[in-house]
Amino acid sequence: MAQAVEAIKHTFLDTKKVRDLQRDTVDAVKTSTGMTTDHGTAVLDTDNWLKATDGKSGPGPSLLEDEQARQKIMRFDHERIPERVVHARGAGAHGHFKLHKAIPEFSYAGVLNDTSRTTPIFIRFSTVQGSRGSADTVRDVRGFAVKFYTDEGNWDIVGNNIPVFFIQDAIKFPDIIHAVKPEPQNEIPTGQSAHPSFYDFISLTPESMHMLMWVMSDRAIPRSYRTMQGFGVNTFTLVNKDGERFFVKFHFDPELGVHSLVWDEALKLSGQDPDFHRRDLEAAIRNGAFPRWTFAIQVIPEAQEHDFEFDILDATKIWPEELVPKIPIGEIVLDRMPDEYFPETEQVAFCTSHIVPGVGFSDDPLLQGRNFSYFDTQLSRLGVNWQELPINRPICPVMNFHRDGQMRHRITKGPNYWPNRFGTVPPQADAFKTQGFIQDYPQKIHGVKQRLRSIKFNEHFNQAQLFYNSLSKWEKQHLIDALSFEMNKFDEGDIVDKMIDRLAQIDMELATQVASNAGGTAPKSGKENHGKMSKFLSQTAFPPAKPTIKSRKIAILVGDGFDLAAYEGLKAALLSGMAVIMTVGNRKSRVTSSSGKAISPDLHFEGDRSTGYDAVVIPGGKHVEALSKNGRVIHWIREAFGHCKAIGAFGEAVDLLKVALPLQQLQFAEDNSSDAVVCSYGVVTARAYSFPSALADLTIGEGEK
Ligand code: HDE
Repeated sequence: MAQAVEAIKHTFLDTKKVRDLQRDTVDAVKTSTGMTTDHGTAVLDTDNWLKATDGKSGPGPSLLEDEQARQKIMRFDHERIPERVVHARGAGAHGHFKLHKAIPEFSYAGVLNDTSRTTPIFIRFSTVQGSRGSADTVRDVRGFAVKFYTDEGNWDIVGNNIPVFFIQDAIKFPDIIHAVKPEPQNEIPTGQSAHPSFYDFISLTPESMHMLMWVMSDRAIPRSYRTMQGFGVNTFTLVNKDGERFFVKFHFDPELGVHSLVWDEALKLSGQDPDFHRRDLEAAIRNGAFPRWTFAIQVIPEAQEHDFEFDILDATKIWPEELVPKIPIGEIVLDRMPDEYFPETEQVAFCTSHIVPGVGFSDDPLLQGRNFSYFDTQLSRLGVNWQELPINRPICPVMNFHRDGQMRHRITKGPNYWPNRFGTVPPQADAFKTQGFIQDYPQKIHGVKQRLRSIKFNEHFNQAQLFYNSLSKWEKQHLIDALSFEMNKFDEGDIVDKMIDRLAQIDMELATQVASNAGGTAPKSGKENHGKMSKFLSQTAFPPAKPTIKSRKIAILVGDGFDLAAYEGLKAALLSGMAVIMTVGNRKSRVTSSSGKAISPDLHFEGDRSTGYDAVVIPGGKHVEALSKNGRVIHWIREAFGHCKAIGAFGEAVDLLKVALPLQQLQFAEDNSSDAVVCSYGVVTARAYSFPSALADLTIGEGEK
C-alpha cells in the first residue's frame, strides 16, 4: 500500500546516536563504485555462475571454484538468525528524550537531572505470541521497549502496554509462554491466545486473572503503537545523592490519547494489512507527525514499602494512581525510521539489567529473573559481543577487560587484566566518590533461603475487580465479547468451567454472561465484588491532549465527475491539520473532475478497504450518482460507519450517505448545512473551514463503540 503522498516537510533531531550510527551506514546508491565481493575485489558479472564449456555446445556444469557465486549463495544461506523467543514481531524507531523536571530529590541519575540534555532513544514495539511473520493487529500484549543512550551508559526500560503481568515469579515464565505459544503438536494458533493450553494454564494460575482482564480489554487491540500507554511494569528503585532509596514505576502516556480498534476491524486487518501497525508508525514519522509520550514516574519512599494492602513488588498489581499519583517529568518523541530493519530493529537487544547510576533494582521476583533472562537470550540470538553492534553500543566511552568471543569488533591496545602496572583505568576506590558510577545500594537483607512468595502475593482478585469495575459500559461488553470469542475456540468443557469459576471471583455478571456465550456452567457463587473503581484505568480516561486529526489516516473517495474545488479545499484543510491523506478513486489511473481537470488517485476502491483509515470523506460533485450505485463504495461507507468512524460528506455526497446509511435516525444539525460529518454516535454539520475539527471531535471521541 502506498504511503501518504503529501508529506509535510520535516527533519529529525541530529542526536549523538544518529551521528554514532553514521559511522557504520553506507548509502548503497550514492556511494556505489561498482559491486565487489565481501573481501572487496571488484566483480563484473554477478548473474552467471562460472561454467565449464567447450565453447561450442553451450555451458556445461557449474564450477565449484567460482568464489563469487559460492560467496553469494553462502551469504544468503546464512541470512537468518533465531527470532526472539517472545516478542518476535516488532517495529522500531529512533527518537529522543527531553527531561522537563529534574528529580534530584529521588535520584542522582544524570538523565533524570540535566534538563539541558537531549538523550537519544530507540524504541521497539512488538506483539508477544506470534512469530516474526505474524499479523500486527492480533489480540495480544504489546511490547514497549525503550533504550535510552545516556551519557552514563545505556538504560533500557523494557515495558509493555499493559501495566501488570500474568505471573509473579520469573520461574513461571517458560510455563506461561509455552502455554500461550502455539500448541506443541501442530503449531496452532498463530498470534492468538484463543486455544486450550492457554486457558488450561491460566485457569490453574489465579495470579494471571488481573492481567487477563487487561488482555481481553480493548488495550490488547490498539489502534496504533502511537496510541498506547507504555508501562515499565516491574518495580525499580531510584537513589538520591543522600543515599535515600525510593521504589519507582515508569509510565509513558501518549499525546494522542489511548485508542483501540474494534475487534471486527482487528480481525479484518490481520488479513487485509498484516503490517498495519508498522506501516502506521512509518507513515506518521515520515509525514512529520512525530509520536510523543509524556514520561512519568510513580514513587514510593522506601519506608512506606509495607503501607499498602498489596505488595508493591508484585508485578500482577498496579499502584493505583489515587494512592500514588503519577509525576510527569519529561517526554519522548520518535522522529526517525531505521535505515535498515535487520541491523537496527532486529538486532537491537534490550536488557532490564541495563540501568544507569541513580537507578536500581528492587526485589520484585519477576524483575530479578528478567535481569538474568534478557542478557542470556541475546547470547543465543546475537552472540557474546552483541553489545558492540552499532544499534546497541553506548554513546559514552566503554572500557573494561572483557575480551574476545565470536565477532569481536573492537581492537583494544594495552593490557587485558586488572590490576595492571599501567594504571589504565581509574582506581576502583574512586568509583565510590563520584555519583557517575553504579553504586550498590547497601540494602539490608536477612533470613533463610526458601522457595516462597510474600504473603500479600496470595491475593489475586481485588485489582482484577478494580480494573473491571473501572471500565465503561461498552468496554465491559467488549471484554465479555473477547472472552466469549476466545473460549469459543475450544471444546474442553472442564477448562471452560474452571475459567467461569475464576471469572466469578471477579464479577458474577461477567462470569454468567461468558458462561452463557461459551457454553459453560453458570456460576452459582463467587467472590463478592468490592465495587471500588479507579479513575485511571478505562481508556476513556486518556483522550488526546486536545482533539486533533494530526497523523490520523483519512481516505478521500472520488470518482469521475467529482468537484475539484471541494476536493482541493478538503485536502488542504486536512493536510494543514497534519492528517495522513490518501485519495481513493474508482481507478488508479486518471480520474476526471467536473471541471475537466484530472487527478491520479493513490489507490482504488476495490484494492483497499475502509478498515485502514480513521475517517472517510467524500467531496460533492456528479460522481455521487455512480458512487451511489457502486457496491464497493456503499460497503466502504457502511463498514466505516459500523466501525464508528467519522464520515464526512460534502454537497451532493450527503445523498450518498443517505443511500448507504440508516440516516433517518441521525438528524442533521439545524443550520441546514449541506455538509455533514456523521458517525454512529452523532452528526455534525461542517463547512470546509471547520471540517478538521468536526472530524477530530468525532474521530477521536471514540464514543460508545
Ligand atoms: Fe520479557 N523477554 N520477559 N517481559 N520482554 C523478552 O528478551 C522475560 C516480561 C518484554 O523488543 C526476551 O530480547 C522473562 C514483562 C519486551 O527486543 C526474553 C519474563 C515485560 C520484550 C524475555 C518476562 C516484558 C521482551 C525475548 C518474566 C513487560 C521485547 C527476546 C520474568 C514489562 C524486547 C529478548 C525487544 C523480550 C524474558 C516478562 C517485556 C526471553 C523471563 C513483565 C517488550 O529474555
